[in-house]
Amino acid sequence: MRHVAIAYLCYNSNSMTHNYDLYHQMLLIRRFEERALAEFSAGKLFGTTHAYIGQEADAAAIFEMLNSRDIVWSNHRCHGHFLAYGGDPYRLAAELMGKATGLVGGRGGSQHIHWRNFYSNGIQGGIVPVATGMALAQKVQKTGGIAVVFCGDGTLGEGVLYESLNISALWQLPVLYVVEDNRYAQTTPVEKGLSGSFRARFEAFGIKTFELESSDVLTITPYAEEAVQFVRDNSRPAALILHTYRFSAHSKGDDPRDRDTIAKIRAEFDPLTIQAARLTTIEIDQAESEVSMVVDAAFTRAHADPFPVL
Ligand SMILES: Cc1ncc(C[n+]2csc(CCOP(=O)(O)OP(=O)(O)O)c2C)c(N)n1
Ligand SMILES: [Mg+2]
Repeated sequence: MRHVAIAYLCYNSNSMTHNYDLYHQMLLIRRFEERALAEFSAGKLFGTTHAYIGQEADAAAIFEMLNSRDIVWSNHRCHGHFLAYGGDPYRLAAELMGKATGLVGGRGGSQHIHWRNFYSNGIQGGIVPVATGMALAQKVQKTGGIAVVFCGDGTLGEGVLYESLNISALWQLPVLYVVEDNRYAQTTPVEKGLSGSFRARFEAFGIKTFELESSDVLTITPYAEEAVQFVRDNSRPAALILHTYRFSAHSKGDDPRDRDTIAKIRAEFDPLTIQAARLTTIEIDQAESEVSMVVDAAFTRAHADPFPVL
C-alpha cells in the first residue's frame, strides 16, 4: 500500500518501476499462496485456507490507491489483500501455523486476521455492515479515510448486505464495496446463485458503480483509482465489480472444474503472465529470487516460533 499521491507519481513518471512493483506485488501473493497450499497438504498448518491465486491483479490495483487512514475489511480469501496492504508475510505465515507470533497470536488462523487498519472475517456478508459502520465513524470523526470491503459473488446472496447498501446510500457514507466475481461460490457457479445483474443490485440504491472484466492490473488500476477517489471526494458509497478467475480450488481441494478447463483459464487470464510481458527477463528473474527469499524466510522463521501458552 502506498500513499495515493505517491502511487500517482509512480504511475505517471516511472512506468518501468511501476510495472516491476506491480509484478513483484502479485508474485509475492502467488508464491505465498502456493507455499501455504503446499504446507497445508503436508499437514504443517492448522485450520483452513482459501488461496487468492488468479485474482492477484485486483488487490495490486486497489491497494495502490489506499492510504493508512483507510479501513479495510477482507473476507475468508484474505491473504492476498493483506499482503497487498503491506502486511508482513512472516506474521501471516505464523498465524496460519497457530503460532504466538502470528498476527493475532495464533488464535485467528487464515480467515481472522488484524493488523493496523486491516481486518478480516470469514462470515460471508457479516463484514459488510461492520465496514459500513466504520465508514460512518470515519465520516463523523472527519478522518479523511474511507472504508473498503471485499465480497465474493456468492456473498451477494446475504441479505444483510442490502441493509448496508441502503444505509450507506441514505447517510452518504464513504465506503467502497468491492465485489470479486471469481464465478464460483465454493462449488456453485455464479449463474446458479445470482439472479439479475451485479450492477443492478448497487444501482437500485443509487450507488455509483464501476464494473469491468479483466485480469490485467493496468486495466484495473484506473477503475480502482476512480472508484476510490469518488468515495473519498464525495463521501458517498461506490461499488467496484471485478470479474476475475480463481485458479486454485475454493479451499484446499473442492473444485467442480476439470483440469483442462482450469488450464485454459490459466493460459488466457493469468495476471502474472500478462504483467510479465511488460518486463525484461532480468527483471522477472530478480522478482522471482527476491520473492522466493521473502516467502521462504517467512515460513522458515514462523516454523521455529513457539505456540501460544494456553
Ligand atoms: C454466512 C456463511 N455461510 C457460509 C459460509 C461458508 N463459505 C465460506 S466461503 C463460501 C463461498 C463464498 O463464495 P464467494 O462469496 O463467491 O467468495 P469466493 O470464495 O468465491 O471468494 C461459503 C459458502 C460462510 N463462511 N459464512
Ligand atoms: Mg466467488
